[in-house]
Amino acid sequence: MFPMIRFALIVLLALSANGDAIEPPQSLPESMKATVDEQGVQHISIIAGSYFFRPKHVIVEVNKPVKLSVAKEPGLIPHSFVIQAPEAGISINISLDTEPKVVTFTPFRTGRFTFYCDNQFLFFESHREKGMTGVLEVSTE
Ligand SMILES: [Cu+2]
Repeated sequence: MFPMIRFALIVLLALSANGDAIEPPQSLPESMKATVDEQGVQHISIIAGSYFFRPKHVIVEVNKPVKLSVAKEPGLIPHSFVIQAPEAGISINISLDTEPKVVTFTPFRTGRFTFYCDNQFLFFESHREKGMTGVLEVSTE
């Protein structure tokens, strides 16, 4: 086999299968409620990895500002964080880096809103299908 083709195949396999798939860190809980600072701002941090979010269930209170920090674990595979719930005042679509990205919003409607990674490598399963999805729960005060 030509070296270039062999190289391409190895890269393809590494990226498509579970090349840098990592177990979700056990130290991070599956579910977490936002912490509130003196100013009344709710803080939540989420870590993205291949192929998970931790926590994957975050709970915030309605009508209070939220500062959401999302970072990805080191690795070749790019990840994003998407949540589209304009009916609740939440609309986020960012590509992730190992440096945390911070978004601020104030949810004005209660409910359970799905977030996910919208990346997909070629014709393989999307990251969302591989498990990169979670729920932002907006609860009453
Ligand atoms: Cu992803």
